[in-house]
Amino acid sequence: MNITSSELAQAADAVNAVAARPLQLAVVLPTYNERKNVATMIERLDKALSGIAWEVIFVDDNSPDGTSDEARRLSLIDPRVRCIQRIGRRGLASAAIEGMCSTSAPIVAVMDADHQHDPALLPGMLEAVASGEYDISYASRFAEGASTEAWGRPDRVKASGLANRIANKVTGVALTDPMSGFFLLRTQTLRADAHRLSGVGFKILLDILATVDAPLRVKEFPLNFAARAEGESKLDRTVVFEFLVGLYDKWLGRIIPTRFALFGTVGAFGAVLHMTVLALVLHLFGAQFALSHYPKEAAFIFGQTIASLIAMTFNFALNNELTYADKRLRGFGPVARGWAQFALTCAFGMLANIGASTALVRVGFHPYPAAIVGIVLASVWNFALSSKFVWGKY
Ligand SMILES: Nc1nc2c(ncn2[C@@H]2O[C@H](COP(=O)(O)OP(=O)(O)O)[C@@H](O)[C@H]2O)c(=O)[nH]1
Ligand SMILES: [Mg+2]
Repeated sequence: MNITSSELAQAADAVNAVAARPLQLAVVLPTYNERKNVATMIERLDKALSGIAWEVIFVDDNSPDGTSDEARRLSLIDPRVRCIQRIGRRGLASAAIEGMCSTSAPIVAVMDADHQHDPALLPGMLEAVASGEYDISYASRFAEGASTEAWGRPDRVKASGLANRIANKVTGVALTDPMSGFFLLRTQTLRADAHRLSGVGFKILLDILATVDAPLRVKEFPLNFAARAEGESKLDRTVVFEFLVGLYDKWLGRIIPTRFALFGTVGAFGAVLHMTVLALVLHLFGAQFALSHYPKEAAFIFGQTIASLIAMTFNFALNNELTYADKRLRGFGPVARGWAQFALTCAFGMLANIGASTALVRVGFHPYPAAIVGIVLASVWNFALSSKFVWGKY
């Protein structure tokens, strides 16, 4: 950790600033692989928040690129910088909640760390809430005077328009951008309801608005939404999809957990694929097997095995994209390892599936309902284990 003399001088200024008066504002920056954005982000905050007593909290999910190390390195020379390094955890919403709960500042803001959100808006947002006039300020990509041109993602802009209209109905607050990830509120407001927030996905502002009972007075700030500075987006699940997941989570998530519902839906598609492949194999090779010296259910076992392998790979891919988008495995190594772990998990499920369904066929069941019984058995097992073993911490 090399600290230059100009950095030391900066540190002295920072220490003086911290000592001068009580903390006014905490800025929470959830990070995953944002190492190159950390230093520049602190610089921009320092510029934007001159005259305000602030701290910044990086909530990093143990990024492989060393984001936490970078934050701690800068924290040594600037006590306003803090870092929470979460091990074995992933997720923007839960990171934001933990960051917000970790500060003593009376007011807390959440922003992206990739420079898409302009910190220059913070003083105005702070003033709106600190004055007591509003409960939440947030930066909208779609308010009058805002722009999203620099974003370069017209697909995501469009999707947001549709999601917003539904969101406004749900929360009863007319916001132009309820999916915004840049907002500021009194820490107490957050803390009072933190235990009721879902912490799933990344629509945390929407979650807060839908959860807090008292109607919140919301002040909108037009945001010039920039392109990401360094690194790549982690959250490219579509906004509409994310939004539907959020709605489900709020309404039914307590009855059937959101992840299980997603896993089950993906599984249902997998089952359709499974049955199609099975039918295809029986159709193509059934006659050949019947003529061979193999036992009469050999074609069925062969079909079930092929169908299970294909459906398993399909389910792994879709669960990685959608169900576990917030913990998505990326890059050849992690994906291959994840696939192998998923395969291992499913192998036991598959044994139960093939065993049970074959037994049913033996006692005279029709092959298709027998296969469905096998699939249901396997999917409960697969969810229970893969949520821990593949996408979680075992
Ligand atoms: N702690 C944490 N931060 C995350 C996670 N996923 C995304 N982020 C951060 O959330 C912010 C927004 O993510 P980004 O990938 O830019 O999403 P996009 O702007 O919607 O493309 C960035 O600061 C990311 O580093 C995560 O799983 N954990
Ligand atoms: Mg971003």
